[in-house]
Formats: sequence, structure tokens, C-alpha cells
Amino acid sequence: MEGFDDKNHLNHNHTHGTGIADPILSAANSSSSTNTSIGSSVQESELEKSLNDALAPKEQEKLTPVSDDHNHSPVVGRFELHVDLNNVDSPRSLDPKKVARETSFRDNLGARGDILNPRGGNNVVIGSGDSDIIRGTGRGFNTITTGTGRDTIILGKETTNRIFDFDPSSDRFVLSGINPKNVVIAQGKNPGKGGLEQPLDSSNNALIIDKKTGHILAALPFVKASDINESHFVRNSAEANASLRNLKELGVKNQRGSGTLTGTQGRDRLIGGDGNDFLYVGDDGFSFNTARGGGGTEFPFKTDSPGTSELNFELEEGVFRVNGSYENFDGFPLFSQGEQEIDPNAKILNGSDPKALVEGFLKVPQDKEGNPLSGTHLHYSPAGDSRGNFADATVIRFFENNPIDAKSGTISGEFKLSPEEQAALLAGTLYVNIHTNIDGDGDGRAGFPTGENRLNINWDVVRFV
Ligand SMILES: [Ca+2]
Ligand SMILES: [Ca+2]
Ligand SMILES: [Ca+2]
Repeated sequence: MEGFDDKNHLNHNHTHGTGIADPILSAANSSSSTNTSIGSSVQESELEKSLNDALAPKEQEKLTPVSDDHNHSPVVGRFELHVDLNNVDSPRSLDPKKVARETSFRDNLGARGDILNPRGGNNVVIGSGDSDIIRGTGRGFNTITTGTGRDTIILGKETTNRIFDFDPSSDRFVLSGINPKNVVIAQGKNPGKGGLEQPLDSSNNALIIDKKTGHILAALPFVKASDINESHFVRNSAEANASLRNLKELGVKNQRGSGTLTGTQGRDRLIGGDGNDFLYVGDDGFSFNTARGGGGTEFPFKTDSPGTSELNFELEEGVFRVNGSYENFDGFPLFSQGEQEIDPNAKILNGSDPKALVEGFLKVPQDKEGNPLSGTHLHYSPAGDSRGNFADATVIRFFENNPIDAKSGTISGEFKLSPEEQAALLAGTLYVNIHTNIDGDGDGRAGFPTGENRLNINWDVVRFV
């Protein structure tokens, strides 16, 4: 954690807390089960089985029945996969009559799109720049970056899909073995932060919930629930599943295995195993534009600094390399002068006490890879693109600063990213904050300990091929 708290993180404009759940939701919260609901459960199980049978044998799941008095609280790492409908904002049920039936996944596969099925376990999936079909039905926890294109994510029972870059203007869900009448869309309301460990029910996230079990089927960071409706859902069918059999004539390259499976620039079908897998588009599936900082674009603490900065990025075999420079800055990069306190002329824009601020920073002498404390940080949350602006002070990595003079210098970093971190990067949800301090040229301006420049590695910077 960093030495300040983003108390001014107020940029959301979703509607808060009408607190009115529709009557269907209240009924679902009661524990009594009627014969009708048992009947519909049997039908659902049969539907799920017939959908599974329609898949190619290598993609089929071992289906275990979900009992009606389902009340366990599965937890994966720090993630709670269930949520109580009383603890979310503005929950609303899907109108089943408005949910169409899918007949062919094949028709939705892009000319260079991939079919990605991580199956069971806790997996990471990074899709391509074209329209992909991502099957999130393996009863585990999947972290997904869809890439660009019109992507389809298949949601299944007891499976949580955290989709880092769901775009309501192009992406959609297919409900597989889940009755649309049991699906609730809501906004999270948990104020907790934590970088990539932001809670699934964060107030930043839209949620798709199976109200029969309280299971979170999808968590959509930085999406507004009000932007999701029936048009984003279709129902799966055996016909649709069967449309993905025998794809040789489409030029699909099949790979099946455990661990990391890497695709090509063409159509791939990657099928994971029962364990934790990483299905990856490949290093040639994307590139990065230069990110630029300055010009009063910092969020959440806008500065009046004349400073500008730029960074270039590379991700190869999971290693993230960053190189760039800054100029015309008011202060040196924080801690680059070996200082232990804040210059009285530095501007602390969140109102923190300078001593507490420095102490907060010094509490974390190195990042998780052992890179030593510096004043330039990698953080999680997007800004400057169509998703709106978000901030989270949790430090993911420390960069290296090398001042050239009192106003300029270089910034670099080389980090081994976990599959989840790679997914966050390629989802355009990381940013760099250059914190500054110390008036090097004596002009009375000593920088911004809360950040002089913010550089967003957002949807304008990450370019899928
Ligand atoms: Ca797996
Ligand atoms: Ca895609
Ligand atoms: Ca591919």
C-alpha cells in the first residue's frame, strides 16, 4: 500500500442505493423451496447435461450436481465468489422473454478469433484482437482479458469469470445451463481497494449473479451495471455447442494441455486441463503505443505542473519492460535524492499530513519482486478512455528513476508479470504515477508527492493486432 488514500475517488456516476430489490429477488432470498423450483432444477440439470453432451468430447466437463440448499461460501485466494443480493446496489433480474437463443458460435468467431476453454481450475485467459469465444463454465475462477473484437463469454453454473476488459458496446454473454430468470445484474458496493485483488463486489464492478445460489457468474471491473441489459445475453443451445465441432475447415489450430497454451495470429482452439491454466494470445498478438503524461490529466489529483513524460512498453514471455523520460518537472522523483521528508513547498493534493505520507511510503521498502522503493509506481485502474477515471493507490511495482537534472530524467523498469498481471496490463487497466518532491532549481515549486504525472496504459495505448 502506498502512503495515501484516494479519498477523492468520486468519479463514478452510477446510481447509488435505491435499495429496492424487485419482488422476484425477495422470493429467491427465502430458503423455502417449492416443488416448482425442484422441478425447474431438474430441468436445468438436464439442460446442462444435454449442452455438455453436444460438445466435442475433449471439451466436456465432469458435471457435479448443485444442491438446492447451496449455502457454502467458496473463496479463491482473497476472492469471495458469492455475494448476498442485499449487499449490492440496484439489483435487477433479466427478463427471460428478452433473452434470445444462440444457434451458432461458429458465426460469431472472427476470421482470426480464438476458441478458448480453460476448463476447471483457476485460470487466466487472454483473447485476441478479433472476436473470440471464451468458455467460462469449468466451475472454477477465471481471470479473462478478451482483447478487442466482439467477444462472447459463455457463463456456466458455479463458475466465476472476472473479465478485466468487458466492453458493453461490443462484448456479450451466453448463459449455459443457467435459466435467464435466475440472472441478476447489479453494481457492487464494496469500497475496498487492493490493486488486482480489488474485491469482486467492488463498487467499481458490475456483477452478473446467479440468484439461486448467490454465485458471482461474472465480475466486470470498471463497468457500470446500468450499461448491461438483456441485449448482452443469449441462451446456449446444444445446436450452438455442436457448431464448434469439426472446425478443421475453418483453419482452427487445436492445442490441448495443461499450464501455458500460447496461440498464433490465426484461429486457435486452446483447451486447458482440470488444473490452473494460462491461455495466452501470444506475444505477437498486441503492441503498445507510447503513453504520455502531463497537461493536467492526472487523476484523482490534477496538478498545475508544466511537466510531461512518456513511456514505451514491451511484453515478451511475461517480462514487462518499460523505458521513458520526463521533463519540465517541478520536483525530483520522490526519494531520488535520498530524502526522508517532504519539501515544505511540495503540494500534497489529498490533504495528507507530510510526515504520515512519507512514513506510509517508507513502510514498503520494496515491491513483490524485490525492486527497491522509488517514487514512480505501477498501479491498477484505468483512466482517460471510455470507461471513465478510477484510481487505486496500491503499488504493483516500483520503477527506477534516473534524474538528469533538476527537471528531467529517465524512468525504467523490468518486471516479471504473473498471468493475472499480464491480463490486467493487456486489459488497459494499469497506470504509472510519478510522485515528486524537492525543489531542485530553487524556483519555489517542489513537485507533487501525490503524483506529478500519471501515464495510463489504457485502451488507447494497448493495441491488439
Ligand atoms: Ca484449467
Ligand atoms: Ca477478442
Ligand atoms: Ca489466435
